[in-house]
Amino acid sequence: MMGGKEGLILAAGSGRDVLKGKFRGCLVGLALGDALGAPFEGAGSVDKREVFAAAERRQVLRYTDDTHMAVGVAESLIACRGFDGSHMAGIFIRNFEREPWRGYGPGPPLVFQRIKLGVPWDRVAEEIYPGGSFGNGAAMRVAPVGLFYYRDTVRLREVAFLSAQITHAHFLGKEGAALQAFAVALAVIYGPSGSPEDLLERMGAFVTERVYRDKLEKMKDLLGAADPAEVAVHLGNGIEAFNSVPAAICCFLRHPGSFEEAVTEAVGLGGDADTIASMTGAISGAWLGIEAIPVEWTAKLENRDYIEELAVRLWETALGQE
Ligand code: F2R
Ligand code: MG
Ligand code: MG
Repeated sequence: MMGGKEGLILAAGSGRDVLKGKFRGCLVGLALGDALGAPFEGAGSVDKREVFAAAERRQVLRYTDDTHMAVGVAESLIACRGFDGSHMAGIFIRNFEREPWRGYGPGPPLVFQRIKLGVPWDRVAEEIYPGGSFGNGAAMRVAPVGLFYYRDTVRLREVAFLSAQITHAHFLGKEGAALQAFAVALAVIYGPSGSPEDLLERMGAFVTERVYRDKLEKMKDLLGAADPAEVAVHLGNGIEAFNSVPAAICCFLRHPGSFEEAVTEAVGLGGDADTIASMTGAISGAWLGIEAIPVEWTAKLENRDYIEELAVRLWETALGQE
C-alpha cells in the first residue's frame, strides 16, 4: 500500500469533501489543460500571456483525444468498479466511433480496428509499433487510475500498466503512464501542504526505468530556473512518454500553488502542448482541488457537467471499495 496510512488520514482528517474536490479538480484540470493547449500543439515555445489571451478569446474550450480517452478510462473504472481490460477497450472503441475527430494519435485507431477483428485487447498493441508504442497516449489518459487507486501503489502500478497495454505496449509507454498515475496519487494525498522536493524523492523511488529516473533527478535543477524554456531543453516536449510526462510533472512542481501558472507554462513549452498541459492540469487539479481552478475557464469547458459528474462517481466508487 502506498501510504495506506496517509490515505486514511486524508479521508478522515481532511474530510470527504476535500477528497471529492480533488477528484473534480483532477478531471476538470486535465480537460482544461488539454483544451488550453490544443491550439498550440506542434507549436514552438509560446509566451504565457498569449496562452491566457487565447483562452479569453475562445467561446468554448474544446478538448481533444487526451480528455476523450481519460473519460473512457473513468467510465470503465466506474462501470466495472475497478479495472477490466476487455471492457475498457470496448469503451475506447465506442467513444472513438462516436467522435473520431478528436485528434487521436495514429496508433489507437489501428488498435481499435484490430480488436474489432478479434485480436485480444492485451496482445494487439504489440502489432502496431516494434516493441509497442512509447507515445504518451497511455499516460495522457491515466489520471482516473491515479485517483481510483491513490491509496495502493502496487495496484496503481499494475492497473496503469494494464490500461496502457491496450494501446501502448512498450515498457517506456507503460512506465510513463505509471509515473503520471503516481503523480496524481501523490497530489491527492499530499497537496497542497507537501513540498516539490519530497514529491520528487517519492517519484524517484517509484520509477524503474533509467530515462525517467535521470529526468526526475534533472528536475531538481529546473525547479528554480528562471526561463521555462529550460524545461523543454532538458526534459523534452515531444509526443514520446519519456519526454512529455517529465515535462508535465516539472511544470506542476515549478508552480505547486497556482493552477494557472502551472498549466499556462506547460502550454507555453510548445511541442505536444495539449498533452503536457493536460497531464500538468490533472496533477495540479488533484493537488489544489476544484476551487483553485479559475471559473472563467471552467465555465467555458466543453462537457464540464459530464466531466464533473464522472469525477464524483469515480470518487463514490473509489470510496465504496474501502
Ligand atoms: N494526434 C495528435 N496530434 C496530431 C494532430 C492532431 C490534429 N490537431 C487533429 O485535430 O487531427 N495528438 C494526440 O496524439 C498524441 C498521443 O498519441 P498516441 O496515442 O501515443 O499515439 P501513438 O501512435 O501510439 O504514438 C505516437 C507517436 O510516437 C512515435 N512512436 C511511438 N512508439 C514508437 C516506436 N516503438 N518506435 C518509433 N516511434 C514510435 C510515433 O511517431 C507515433 O506516431 C497526443 O499528443 C494526443 O494529443
Ligand atoms: Mg490531443
Ligand atoms: Mg497532444
